[in-house]
Amino acid sequence: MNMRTPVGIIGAGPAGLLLSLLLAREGIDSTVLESRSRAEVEATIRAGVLEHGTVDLLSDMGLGERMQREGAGHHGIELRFDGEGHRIPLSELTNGRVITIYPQHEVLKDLIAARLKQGGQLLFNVKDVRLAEAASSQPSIHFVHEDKQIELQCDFIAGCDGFHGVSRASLPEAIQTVFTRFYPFGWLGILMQAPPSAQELIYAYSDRGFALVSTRSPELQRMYLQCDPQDDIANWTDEMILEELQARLATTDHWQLRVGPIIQKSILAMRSFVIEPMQYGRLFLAGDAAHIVPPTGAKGLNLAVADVRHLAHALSLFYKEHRTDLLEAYSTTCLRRVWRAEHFSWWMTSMLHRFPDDDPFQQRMQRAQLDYTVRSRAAATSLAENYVGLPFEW
Ligand code: RFL
Ligand code: PHB
Repeated sequence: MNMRTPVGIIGAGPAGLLLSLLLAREGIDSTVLESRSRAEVEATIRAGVLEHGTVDLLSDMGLGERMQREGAGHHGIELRFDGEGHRIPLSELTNGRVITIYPQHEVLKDLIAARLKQGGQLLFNVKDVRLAEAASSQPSIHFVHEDKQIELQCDFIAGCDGFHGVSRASLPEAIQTVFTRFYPFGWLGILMQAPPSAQELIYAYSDRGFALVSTRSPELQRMYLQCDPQDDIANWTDEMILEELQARLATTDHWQLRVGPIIQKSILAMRSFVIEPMQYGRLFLAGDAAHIVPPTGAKGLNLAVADVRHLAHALSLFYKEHRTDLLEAYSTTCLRRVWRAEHFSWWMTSMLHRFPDDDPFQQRMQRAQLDYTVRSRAAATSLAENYVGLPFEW
């Protein structure tokens, strides 16, 4: 069976869904193909921190109603080391900009509901997705849906299928350069039924490794511990996790972690990754399909948003004014912000984690950097402007 769509979008993560909505706003139709079920997509426990610009964009698009009600604006974060907390006043250092804690799966629910309400084509549970003729002016996507073999003919294909998707493989090896860094540690992430222990996020550096205290709602807290990336989560009892969190977060004035039942736990690996260029012919990669950052800077979802904002604008000028210049510049435009976020995420990660081969000199370097970051207004401002998010037109 044959189908046609102006823009074929592979993946219904934040990148793919938002792209379909941004295009719809410009009067451009699209079809989104997702390999998982709607329920699985809406249960993805991942990001929590939305940049100021991400929140503004979602709100401008009429997608912010629940986010404004249920999300929480944060005006600062804490860096904790040597048993002491130091507040970085994000808003004060960035002319009032804030971050918003609103979980990724809630964003996804809002985006899916909005797209379906528009009557948009959003197909879940698709199988065997394959791209064809990406370099030509008539690319297509072959896939199976409800046992039917379908060929979707497109003007353009957006590869928004995340790090493990199929789109990236359509870039010929001869034109691509891949940049990767693996970190010798992972994050053990938990969800805990407890009230918040602090009003703002805590990033803690300690001799036992990194710990992060984040939140999801007044009843549910999200926390992370640096761990061995090869470790099996079954090796970590709830008691061990609590003990380690308490030890890494301990302060000289006996700060207390508020605890409760742990209802979810998992270990994730940490890597940095970028593919250049982010486009080939009429195939455009966006979000995690093109780049991965370690979560320490809370940038991944926000970068995906910035990519599709550029892509939607470039496609809109193509359809309205036959302009190709923005499409041609897509990769270069996105990569400037991508590399800034790659650096910021690598820098936060390097400053806050214990590395297995650290020597005492290296540890002193980390302390010196932490000390400078919390004592110098210039250094704190640099952290703050990156954390709340640089302007989209960066
Ligand atoms: P996604 O979210 O991976 O979505 C890709 C979608 O494509 C589907 N798919 C396919 N569909 C069709 N055919 C195929 N062959 C397909 N292959 C895959 C997948 O099922 C999926 O639905 O990519 P996208 O849209 O680029 O979004 C990226 C973000 O999800 C990611 O960068 C963030 O979650 C990263 N991240 C954070 N980002 C932030 O901005 N702030 C944060 O606070 C933050 N915290 C985090 C994070 C990521 C984490 N993990 C688990 C990696 C915290 C964690 C723990
Ligand atoms: C989260 O709440 O999941 C979260 C917060 C900050 C990060 C990463 C993840 O840097």
